[in-house]
Parts: sequence; structure tokens; C-alpha cells
Amino acid sequence: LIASLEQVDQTYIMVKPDGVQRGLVGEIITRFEKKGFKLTGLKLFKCSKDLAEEHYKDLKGKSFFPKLIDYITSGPVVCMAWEGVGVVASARKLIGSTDPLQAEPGTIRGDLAVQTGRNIVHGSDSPDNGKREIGLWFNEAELVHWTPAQAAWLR
Ligand code: RTP
Repeated sequence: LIASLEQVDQTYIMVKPDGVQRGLVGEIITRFEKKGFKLTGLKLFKCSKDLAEEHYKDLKGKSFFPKLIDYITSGPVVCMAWEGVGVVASARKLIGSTDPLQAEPGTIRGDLAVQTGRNIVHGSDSPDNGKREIGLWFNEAELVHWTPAQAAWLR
């Protein structure tokens, strides 16, 4: 009953081009699956410059912005929508600090990456941005709303 009163959020997680090229897609999906979140969208995608710029529009003034856009559009990415109570903050913890050298061991970046400009995965930074980013990267028809059989054991 308590769990049903808690807010269920959505987050947008993306394996960046280096994560795909390095063969880390399965490893990254596994971490979110094992934690107990629900996958509601998944696709391999080559994103346009326009979409990358819209996604990162808050960083438009930063010196690294052009490099960031080149990086994100340099190859296929894996787009994911994940759902659950507290999923936004929890996913950020699972991912670890932006600079992989500062990220704790046990986190995705802490275990698998070394450079800020090659930090293999993205996660939304707020529930509002989670909704915004899922809307940006997915059509409604690509999202699946389903009830996992194991849900009762996870809450
Ligand atoms: P993300 O949005 O990718 O999950 O990353 P974040 O919140 O941890 O970091 P943010 O500050 O939003 O930066 C977005 C992405 O830009 C690249 N970046 N490069 N100094 C640099 O060269 C620099 N700073 C940031 C990273 O790929 C970062 O994840």
C-alpha cells in the first residue's frame, strides 16, 4: 500500500557511442535490470545534430558543447526509458560522477570509463527532464506500458 502511494518516475538512459563501440550495451542494461527498474523503451539509434543539440540545449553556452555534439552524433546510441520509484536519482547513482575518474568503483562510469568526454552513458537529472527527454527520443508508440510479474517482490 505504501509503495503504491509513492511517485513512479521515468528516466531517459542512453548508452553513448563509445559505450556501443566498446560492446558495453549488455553490461549497462544489466545494471538497471538487476537493480529492479522496469524497461519501457529500447532502441538502437543514430541521432541527428538537431536532436543532440535539443537534448543538450542547457549546455549550449559551454566551451565543450561542439565537441559534445560531435561525440553524441559520431555513431549509434542505445536509447532507453526506465520506470520506477526513485528511478531518476537511483540511475544517477548507478551511473556515477560525470568525470569517470571521480566516479566511485561499483558505478558504471567508475568501473568502465576514464574520460569525461567519453563517459559511456547518460541519465536524466530530474523527473521533469526524464519526461522531456523520453518525449524527445521516443515516439509514444515505441514505449510499452506493462506489468512485470516480479514487481510484487521488488517493492
Ligand atoms: P549526462 O547528461 O551525459 O548524463 O552527463 P552529466 O549530467 O553527468 O553531465 P553534464 O554536466 O550534463 O554534461 C553532459 C555531458 O557533456 C560531456 N562533458 N564534457 N569538460 C568537458 O569536456 C565536459 N563536461 C561535460 C560529458 O559527456 C557529460 O556527460
